[in-house]
Amino acid sequence: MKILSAIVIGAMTGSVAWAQMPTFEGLDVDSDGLLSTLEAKGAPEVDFYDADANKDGGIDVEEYKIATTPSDE
Ligand SMILES: [Ca+2]
Ligand SMILES: [Ca+2]
Repeated sequence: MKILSAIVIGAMTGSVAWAQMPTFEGLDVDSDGLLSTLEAKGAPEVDFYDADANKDGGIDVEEYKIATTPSDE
């Protein structure tokens, strides 16, 4: 239980630093594993149509990861 509390406390204190980049889980309000256009509005930096690589109308966790990983170009 000690480890779990540490994770919870870490997540809570870390949420301030993460305020600019919400987690996928935090954005996926209905927990269906996809971000809808509405849910993706919670991450203004993410361009929905750009992030939805397979054009299925939702951003899955992999697509979100790619969209939120800065490219070194
Ligand atoms: Ca969703
Ligand atoms: Ca998709």
